[in-house]
Amino acid sequence: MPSFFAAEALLPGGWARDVRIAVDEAGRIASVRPGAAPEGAERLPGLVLPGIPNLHSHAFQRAMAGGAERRSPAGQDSFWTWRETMYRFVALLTPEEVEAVAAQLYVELLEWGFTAVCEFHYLHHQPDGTPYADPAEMALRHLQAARAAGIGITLLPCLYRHGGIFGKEPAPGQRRFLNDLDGFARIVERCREAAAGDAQAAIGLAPHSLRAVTPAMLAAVAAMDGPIHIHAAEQAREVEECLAATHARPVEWLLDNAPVDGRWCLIHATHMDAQEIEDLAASGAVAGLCPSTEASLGDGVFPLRDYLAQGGRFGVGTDSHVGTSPRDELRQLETSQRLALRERAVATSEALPHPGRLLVEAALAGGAQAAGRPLGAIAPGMRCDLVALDPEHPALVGRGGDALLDAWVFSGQGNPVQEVVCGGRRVVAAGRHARREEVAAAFRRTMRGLLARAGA
Ligand code: NGQ
Ligand code: ZN
Repeated sequence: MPSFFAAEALLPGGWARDVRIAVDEAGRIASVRPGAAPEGAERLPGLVLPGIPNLHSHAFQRAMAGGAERRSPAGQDSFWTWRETMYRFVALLTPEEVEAVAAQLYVELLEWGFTAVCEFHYLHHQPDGTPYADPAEMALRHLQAARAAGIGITLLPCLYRHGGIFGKEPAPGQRRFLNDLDGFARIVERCREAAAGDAQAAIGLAPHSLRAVTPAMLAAVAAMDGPIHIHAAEQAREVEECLAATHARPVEWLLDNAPVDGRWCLIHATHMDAQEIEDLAASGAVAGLCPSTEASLGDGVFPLRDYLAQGGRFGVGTDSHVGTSPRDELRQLETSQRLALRERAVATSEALPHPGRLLVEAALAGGAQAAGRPLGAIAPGMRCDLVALDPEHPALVGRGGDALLDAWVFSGQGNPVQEVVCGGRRVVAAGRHARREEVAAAFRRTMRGLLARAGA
């Protein structure tokens, strides 16, 4: 493996100059030396950050992005009407199509600076609900797509059994998602076999939500190994239904009834009261925030200021992929706070007065924790995942360090990500993924076919 050289890099202790990063055969960082000479190393231009983990993806939804915006005949569009559209779309997808869509998504994520993805995967079965010959067929398509793109992946097979809290019968549109615990365990086992020995892949667990599993199922999943991701408290209606069924709010219920700790990632956690904010922060779990999707679906605004004041951990994901950039997720996260609170520079502290810096560091730490893989820092033992921002880009020119991060997060529409290294391999050079054209050609064919079949 090559060594890399960065004129300016964000290390765990802060900014450093002339940093030489050696990589071992497995794609891990072997050593990091500031104040070193560049000879013999591959130079990364500009300012180098650790690659950012994306902690929440439903890859197939990339094919729906922008395609579910029409007012329905009855009006009153919401998350729930979007979900009906999504269920109709889900019925169309073949394994080949899912793989082509996922590959396109993963190439895009890399080009924007995400170097790892947590794939929350529930589209398991054939359209009528029958498992494929290999019950993990669909899951393994995502692993294939990640390998083709060269992105790291935490594959999170999802347990989905019910259609509402607790134990409601599922709807026909949910057939492709459904498993009992045994079926789920078989898929997890197949995924573990397929990922064994692959330093770029890990397997975790995704009980979908309190709407999809019973407390007993949740306890069974919690007894298994790996990071645990669960959707919680995204919609106000979900909070009301949970209160009616359990006399507790979703985050409150989880904190009281499940062993929520640093292994857990609560996706969205949008609707929390003051006690839940305090308790979630104290639990050590990560809040998995997906600002562009949460805005798109009309979920609500995450209480970031209060959560940060309690020391809460978070990372970002792109979920339905209406956005595919860490920059856009972090920008939307902060600007939504500004709109709601009528303040500025919300995601800051006395120690970290630049929101760009605080947001990037939080996304690195929280994302790495949620991914359950050694990444998120330029330090020995971590995956060698690096993102170089072009210092000559008009949005960044003349700035360095924290000021450059602010400029990246809060200004411009273009993409200043110039080079991306993932697992020690350079996958994006001069802003372009090595396989961009080939992957995009398959994606275009797939989209045309899908949209024709959807009658769109
Ligand atoms: C999902 N997406 O699983 O894809 C969900 C919708 C649900 C978001 N929550 C389905 N953004 O939560 O029931
Ligand atoms: Zn989700």
